This record gives sequence, structure tokens and C-alpha cells, in this order.
Amino acid sequence: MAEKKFYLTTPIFYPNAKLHMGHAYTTTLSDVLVRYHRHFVEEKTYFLTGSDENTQKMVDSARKEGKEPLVFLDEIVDKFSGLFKTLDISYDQFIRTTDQQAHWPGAIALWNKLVESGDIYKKEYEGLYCTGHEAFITEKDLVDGKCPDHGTVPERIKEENYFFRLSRYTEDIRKKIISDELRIVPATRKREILSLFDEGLQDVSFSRPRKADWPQGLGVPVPGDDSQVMYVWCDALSNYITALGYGRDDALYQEFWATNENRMHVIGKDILRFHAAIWPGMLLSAGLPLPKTILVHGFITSGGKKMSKTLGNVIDPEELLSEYGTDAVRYYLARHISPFEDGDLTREHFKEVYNADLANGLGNLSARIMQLAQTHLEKGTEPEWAGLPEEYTRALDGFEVNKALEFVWHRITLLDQKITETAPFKVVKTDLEAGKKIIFDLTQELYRIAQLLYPFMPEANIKIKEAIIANKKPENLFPRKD
Ligand code: ME8
Repeated sequence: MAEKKFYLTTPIFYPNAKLHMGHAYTTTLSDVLVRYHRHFVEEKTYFLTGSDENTQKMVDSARKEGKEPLVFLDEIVDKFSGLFKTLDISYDQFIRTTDQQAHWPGAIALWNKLVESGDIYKKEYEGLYCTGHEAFITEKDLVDGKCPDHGTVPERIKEENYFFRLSRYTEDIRKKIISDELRIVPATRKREILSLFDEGLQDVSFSRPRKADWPQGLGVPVPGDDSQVMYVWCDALSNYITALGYGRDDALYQEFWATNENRMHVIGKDILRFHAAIWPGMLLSAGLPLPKTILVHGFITSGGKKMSKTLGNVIDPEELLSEYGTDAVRYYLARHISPFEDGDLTREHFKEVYNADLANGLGNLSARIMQLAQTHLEKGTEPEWAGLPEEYTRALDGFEVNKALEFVWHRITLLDQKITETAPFKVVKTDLEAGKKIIFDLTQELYRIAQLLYPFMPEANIKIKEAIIANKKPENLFPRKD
């Protein structure tokens, strides 16, 4: 049988500021799913992330710091990879949309396909452009003349653009979403996007006149018209196949997109329309296969409110990482934020969860068991692979990473109770062999728990397993925080 494949992408991030908690969330959720597929489902995986660079807001941020945009970009992208490294994100490729070798040939090839299908046409257009969204918005979206999401006054633009005939694909895309040929998860998001189709999809402005203050190398040129660059969402969405070599050396594209049934995008709820309407429209126009699944997660708030500098409730992922470590941050995001709804994070709740679930929970349990093992057992052992519990695989196959961890924590609670009930520390005094057998069994279950933690907490996974094999106490995994 042919080896099974799994292709997963994160959104590509805007490098106009450093990454925030929402970015850390979308990437951690993605990484957990990929690690599960790579390690346990034993599929050949390909995990793509990257940065969305051809944007006005990046140019604005660079200028504000007095930096050349391309220099500014390199610095920010370095910081992105730094954060991903600390978060233990196991991506295979980081695509940058200013990459003229990796990205541009594919973006141009795709554009040419849309032209061949008769879906690109020129039109004079007037509208309100919000740089925050990198999209046109309408008069009725405004509150006090401002974009309600970004609090900025949009720019009135009148220009001649190339348009993409998205309207033509309304019915095709709608059918595919209804039938789950293009699966939108969860169902609430599927309903939300389908209601947009009721009004019919509008054609989209797909290019912008090249701006005088954009350096060479920024903005993918429209083929045959150097005065225009591709609209940033047109160029950004194509990253999912350009990175695989579409339009240049397309071996990976064939392997992970064209012939692979298991290809998915993870995105946040604010960019659903781009992924479930514009992107499928582009692929249909080009005669290319659509993604199979789009997993749409919610937003992270803090104290029930959007994180914002004015409210002072911004939590920087780097800050949590340096205080609590990689596994703790991954744990919180995977267990305490639902992948399907909005979730909340405050410093107080993080600490509470850390102390309860990690310091007193997993950390204390490992220390207790290994103390007993080290004292009473002669050597360490590694249990046979027992396979994955059904509750665990069911949760992860349905992307419910929080449920999978709930299941693991239930096993942790049971194991804790087992120590109390069987009282091996007493038994060894009266019947040494019976006591040793109990302790041995405890180490075996602890080992299995550590195995199940692999996709979520790669460090704890290794440290606990190593301690059991070497029959020693693990280092203090999660020191209590006061
Ligand atoms: O949208 N909680 O980039 P981006 C959870 N470049 N997720 C959040 C969030 C929050 N508070 N805030 C943002 C872009 N996100 C485009 C994508 S893909 C072809 C182009 C999520 O840097 C947001 O939903 O603004 C999105 O999925 C991701 O962070 C990247 O946001």
C-alpha cells in the first residue's frame, strides 16, 4: 500500500510586529496535529509555515523605525524563527513571500492559469482600503468612520486594477462546502461561511498599482504588467502550493497536494472568507484540487477582552515561555483553549493551571513514582508499545486536542489514586516482592502516559521516559511557582 501522506499549513504571518499569543496558538495547535500524524499515525508529513511579506503595513512599520523594508523583514523573520524554535514547532519549511526563487514562480504560474481561464479582467475601481485587514471594506462596516477592528480610518482609493472573477465560482464552492468535499470544521464555521454564499460572491480586486515607496523585491509583479503587483491575499494564499514547488520543481506539490487526500489548512476565524471562498475560487479557476479540510479556531482573549496595549492586558508569548518553559505554554494552549471556540488566557489562570496540572499533577506524580522506583527496583525498563487508546485517537482525529489531553490527565489522576490505594511504600516493608511489582506497574503506566504526551509536550515526554529507562529521578520537571 502506498505510504499515507499528511500536509498541514499554518497561516503565513504578517511580519509588521513581533508574534503575539494568537500566532503562538495557531502554530502550537498545528504542531500538535502534525506531531500526532507523523509519530503515531505514521504518515509522511509535511508541515508548512511562513510569513506574508508583500504588505503596506509592513512597509509602514519599517519606515516608522527608520529601516529599509527588506532589512526590517529579515530582522522580524529571524525573531519568528526564534519563537518557533523555543515553542518546539517542528515545521519542514518556512516560506517567505518575498522569496523570488521559492514563491514567485508559483504565484506567477497560478496567475497565468486564472488569465487562461478568462477570470482576470481590468476594471476601474473605487473603494475604502483598510491596511489592517489588507482588504477593501465597505461604508457600512465603518463605526464613526473607522474600521472597527483596527480603529483606523480607511484610505479612499480610486484606481485601475485587475479583478478576479470569483462570482463565477459561487455555486461550485458552495456545493463542495455543503457536501464536505471541502470540509470546514467546526460546523458553526461551515454555517457561517455558507451564509456568505447566499448573497453570492463578489469579484475581487486582485492587483494594486506598484507604489513608489516599495523597494524592488517587494510585491509579486503581475505577469505582463510591471506597473501592477498582485493583491497581497492573492499572492499570500498561493503560498500553500508555491512552497511545494508548484510552477517550478513540483515533486513535493505532486506528493503532498495533487495526489494526497489529506491536505489541510489551520486558520483563525477572521480569515475564513479568504480561505473558504477566494482560495477555492482560485484553485477551481486554475483547474487544481482544493484543500480537503479547513480547521478554523477562535480567538484568544484576556480577561474576556481582546488583548490590546490600551487595556494593558497583552500577554507576550516570550514572557510566558521564559517564565514557565516550552511544555507549560504548549500545555496551556492545547488543553485550556478549545480549538473550536474563543478561549481566555490571563497570567493568574496560567499560574493556577501550571501549579495544579503540572507542578502538583504530572511533575509530582513522576517524582513520587521515580523516588519509589529508584529506592526499590534494581533497574529501569521500557514497556512494550501498547498502541493508542481509542478515546485519544478519536479526539485527535477530530482535532480536539483539548479532549485528548483531558483523557491523558484522567489517566494521571487514576495513577495518583493507585499509589494511594496500593500503598507500595508500606507493602515493601512486609512483602518486598509484592511491593516491587506494584512499583514496577506504576512505572509502566507512567511511561505510557509520557508516550501519549509526545505531540503536546515533547520535552516532558523524553525526560520522563529517560528517567524510567535509567531508573533515576527525573529533574524537577515543573517547579512550583508562588
Ligand atoms: O491574517 N487569537 O496574518 P496575521 C487567536 N497574513 N488567533 C489569532 C489572534 C488571536 N487573538 N489574532 C490573530 C494574517 N490570530 C494573514 C494570513 S494566510 C494565506 C495569510 C490568528 O499575522 C489569525 O486568525 O494577522 C490568523 O489565523 C493568524 O493569527 C495570523 O494572523
